This record gives sequence, structure tokens and C-alpha cells, in this order.
Amino acid sequence: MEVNEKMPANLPPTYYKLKHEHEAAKTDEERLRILEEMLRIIPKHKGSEKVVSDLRRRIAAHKRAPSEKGGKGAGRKSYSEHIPKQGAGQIVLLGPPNTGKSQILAKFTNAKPEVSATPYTTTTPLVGMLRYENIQFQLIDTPSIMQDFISPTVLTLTRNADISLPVLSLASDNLLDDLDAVTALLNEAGNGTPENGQLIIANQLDVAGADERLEILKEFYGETFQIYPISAETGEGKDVLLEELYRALDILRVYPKAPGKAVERDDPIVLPNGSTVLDAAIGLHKDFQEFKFARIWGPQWHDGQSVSRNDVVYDGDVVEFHL
Ligand SMILES: Nc1nc2c(ncn2[C@@H]2O[C@H](COP(=O)(O)OP(=O)(O)OP(=O)(O)O)[C@@H](O)[C@H]2O)c(=O)[nH]1
Ligand SMILES: [Mg+2]
Repeated sequence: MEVNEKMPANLPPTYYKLKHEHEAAKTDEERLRILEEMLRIIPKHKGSEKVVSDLRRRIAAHKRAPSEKGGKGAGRKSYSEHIPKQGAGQIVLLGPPNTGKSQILAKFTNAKPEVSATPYTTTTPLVGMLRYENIQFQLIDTPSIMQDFISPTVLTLTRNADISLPVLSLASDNLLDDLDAVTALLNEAGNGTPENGQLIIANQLDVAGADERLEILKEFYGETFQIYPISAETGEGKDVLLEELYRALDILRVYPKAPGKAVERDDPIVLPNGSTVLDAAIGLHKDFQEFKFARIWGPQWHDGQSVSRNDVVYDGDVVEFHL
């Protein structure tokens, strides 16, 4: 197996040493270890983009099908990652390199991803919690997608997400190609397509020429995608985006109230739209599912009226359970 022949000139000597080791390696195990080491030490910039993407593809191929290659692959764990959901919804950022996915995670959450002008900086998914009013969304930053290769990890995350959220950059001169790469991933994952009102972030609204590029993007795709222009740098567009994410998650918040006590506003019960009084009781605590009766407050109700377990609840309702 030859590692990409068209090498940029400025690779470190260790890289070439490893390349020779790779060629001499006898087992897949060894080859994988060397490829990972090559990826680790290679400087990541525009000039090395091809080599980096080539290395990643080889590493993924080794991990995907170790036994097909003659190695002792039986019993190896799957490398495609699944991240358990937390908070009111799982939102997975995905997209081409350098669009600002890590910057969004860094600015919008407490997570500390590496943000850099070199493409493919992010190599593993990273999670942060994104506050929206009195709830939190789980935001996941992922390794950037490549033109000709879909990473199993990113694919799995995209599949399992409540919202798969592509991030494009208004600093890119290849916006339409970028969107094609994103669409290919969404189609493969079967989660997120224009038909179901796919949301897209157009980041870096603050850069020179962003307005013009946004116009072009809207002209071509404004009808098929819901495009949200933001600047992770300045925070512009963030509030509008968060409101839309809340709406797209299709959830509601109800507020529990103990008899004779004030309403708890800072810890809502979060439920899918269409949930019932019983769902709210279970959401509060399993002990409440046997409640005797419940009273409710909200625009759809008479203040404090009694409701039955199967009545649907509305966003913002206050519910008082009597055991
Ligand atoms: N001006 C401006 N620059 C931004 C913005 N968001 C990100 N950047 C810059 O764009 C570059 C790439 O940002 P990252 O967040 O590392 O991009 P990424 O999508 O995670 O890319 P990978 O390296 O592939 O992981 C960095 O130099 C950021 O500082 C933005 O809203 N405005
Ligand atoms: Mg990144």
C-alpha cells in the first residue's frame, strides 16, 4: 500500500521515517498504529490536506474491517461512536473543514475544543451543554466531513441526533460544493433532508464578503433549506438560532407546582409535543404516576381547573399534582 505520492515538500523527517516503517510493516495491527502516528505528527494545513484525508481514510478502513484484511479482527469493538443523550435535545454540528463548528461549541458552551485556522483540527467528537432560557441542549462538535469519505463515527452521530445541524462558512468560496458534501452525508444518514425543513447554519457572518455569499446561498437553496446566518465570533444570530432549535426539537416545558407552594420556574419538565398530564407526572417523578387528581394553569385552561391524565399539556402550563 503506497501512501499518497503527491506529498507537499514540508513534511517533517519523522513522517518519512514512519512512511518507511509502514511499508515494511508485517501486520495490520502494526500498520494501523503507524498510520495513527503519522496522522498525529503531520502538520495540518492546506498543503497537507490531501495526505491527512488519505491517512484518515486508511485508518478508518483498518478499523472498519479488520478481519477482511486477514487480521485477527474477531471480537473487536465497533469504532463508530454513540453519545448518550443529555438535556432537552441532542444537536450534532457537522460540515466541511474550517467552517467554525469548534468555534461554535467554544463560544456557546463551556467546552474547550481546539479552534484553529488549519483544516481537520478536530479529530474526535466533543460535547458541550448549550443553555437556552431555563433548559440546556447537548451540542456535539465532530471531525469535519471529507469530499470522498464518510467517517463511521460522524455517520452514527448524525443518524442518532435529534437535530443534525450542518455548519457552512460564509468565508468559503465553494459554498455550493460544501453544501453538496453535507447533503451526501445527510442522505447517507437518513436524518435531515430538505423535505423535513433541514436547518443549516451559515457561520462567519462577520467576514468580508459574507453578505454577498449569503445572498448566493439563499438564491440557490433558500427555498429548500432553512438557512440561519450567525457569527460564532460576535454572537450575531445566536438568539434567533436557539429559538428555532427549540421549535425544531418539537418539545414543550411544563412547570410543576406543589399544593400551596410557588411555581418552580427554573427546572421545567421537558416533554415531546403532544404529551399528556400523565406524561408530565411521570416526567416529574415516577411516584407521581398514581396521582389522584391534577390542577392546571395556562392560556388554554381556566385557572386551576382539574384535568384528567389523558389531557394534552401545552408549553408553559403549570401543573399541580395531588397524591
Ligand atoms: N471571523 C470569524 N472567524 C471564525 C468564525 N468561526 C470560526 N472562525 C475561525 O475559523 C477557523 C476555523 O474554526 P474552527 O472552529 O476550528 O473550524 P472547524 O469547523 O471546527 O474546523 P476543523 O478544523 O475541520 O475541525 C478558526 O480560525 C476560527 O477562529 C466566525 O464566526 N467569524
Ligand atoms: Mg473543529
